[in-house]
Amino acid sequence: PRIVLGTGNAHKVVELSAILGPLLPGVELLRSEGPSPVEDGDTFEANALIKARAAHASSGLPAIADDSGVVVDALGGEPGVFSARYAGTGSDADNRDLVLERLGDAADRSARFVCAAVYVDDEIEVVRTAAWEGVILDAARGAGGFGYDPVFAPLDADGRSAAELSADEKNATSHRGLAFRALVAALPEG
Ligand code: ITT
Repeated sequence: PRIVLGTGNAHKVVELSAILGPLLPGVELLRSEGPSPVEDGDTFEANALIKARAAHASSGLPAIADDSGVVVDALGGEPGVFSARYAGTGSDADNRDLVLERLGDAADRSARFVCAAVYVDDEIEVVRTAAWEGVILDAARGAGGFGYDPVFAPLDADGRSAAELSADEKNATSHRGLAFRALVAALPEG
């Protein structure tokens, strides 16, 4: 069996391969070759559905997609669904810097990574969402991960940033790990 991953983000492909590999033995995970759809939904779930449906439609195969981002309480939930395009430059570093700049020295630094995981085939659409609670640091730290990882310290990581965790540590507890394990658990057998 084959499943298409409806994402253009190479970091997600790496994490999803590590998370899903052991859960879906014998399943070949392919990258979608179809066009990237317009993500104009208001929610992580809506955008993940748009991506999974597009990958399913263009490939004819069962498809999986992820819409994710960081939700910062003191910024009224920003960047949220706009996380990938917050600074408007396409640069993860610019996005991180804009969060640090807008947050300034705010005392409330609580935030969470959110991931909506979606599976779509001819018969069913399954959605599972999960969050990873943490705080926004004062400055970027660490070289692992991607996106906002260097400025996000998960509550369960002993003060390290998400970019200071090993890939296995991150996947064991991250929004993406939680959401995709719940998604796979919700799929019908076979
Ligand atoms: P696709 O839509 O093609 O999957 P994308 O990067 O545009 O790729 P999203 O629209 O879901 O993906 O935006 C997610 C952004 O949120 C991503 O670019 C990161 O900046 C951030 N993000 C998501 N998960 C993250 C993680 O595990 N660690 C750090 N940042 C993350």
